[in-house]
Amino acid sequence: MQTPISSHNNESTGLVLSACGSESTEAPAAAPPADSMTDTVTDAMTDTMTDAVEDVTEQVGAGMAEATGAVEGIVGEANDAMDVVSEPAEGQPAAGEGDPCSLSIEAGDTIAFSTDAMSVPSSCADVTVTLTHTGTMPKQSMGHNWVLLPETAIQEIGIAAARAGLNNNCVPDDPRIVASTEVVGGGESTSVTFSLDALDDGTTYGFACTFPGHWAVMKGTFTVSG
Ligand SMILES: [Cu+2]
Repeated sequence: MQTPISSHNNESTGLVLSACGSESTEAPAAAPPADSMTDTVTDAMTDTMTDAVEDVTEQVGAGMAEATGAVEGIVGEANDAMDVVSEPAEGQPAAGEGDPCSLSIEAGDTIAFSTDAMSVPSSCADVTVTLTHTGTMPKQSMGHNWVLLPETAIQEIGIAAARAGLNNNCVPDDPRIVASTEVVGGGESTSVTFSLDALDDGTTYGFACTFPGHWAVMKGTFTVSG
């Protein structure tokens, strides 16, 4: 038997709903200032990039072919640096930004999410998604939320959401919705925590912003790996 992903968990569903309706979430825990891991990554990246870029600069005069090769080298080195530093200890998720069960996504004053693909390991007991509105427009005109739902239901629920209204955070009453945040405006942040038990095995999930008219563009895939 696999992990009981297919079993419905009413407790977690209740938790989702209450989290959705709650006023504001605790602290904008979203982005604590650079921690040591970030520093390390940044240092590694900066060193690698700086050295390589200097190399490229010298080589450009010698010919585009060589320069191109060097650029590819930079990308390779930079990726290597990222891999080494960002890889969390196997099976032991680190706290904070390194926690694979805690995802962040951003949206600003345009109808767009910062990513169209989110993924978590199946080992996560709970998953927390934090949505940060990096723009300045109010939520009445450019609000965003984050809703987890079956990918095939995005259009239907997106349309129904327009009737749900801002008072309901643009989330219609639909049992297929696994989790949702409140609608936030510029400078605001919100998060939702849910259990992977609430996901059905065999269903392909996606996420979307259900603010009226946004779902057609602001959507992506949500996968559980492992
Ligand atoms: Cu939106």
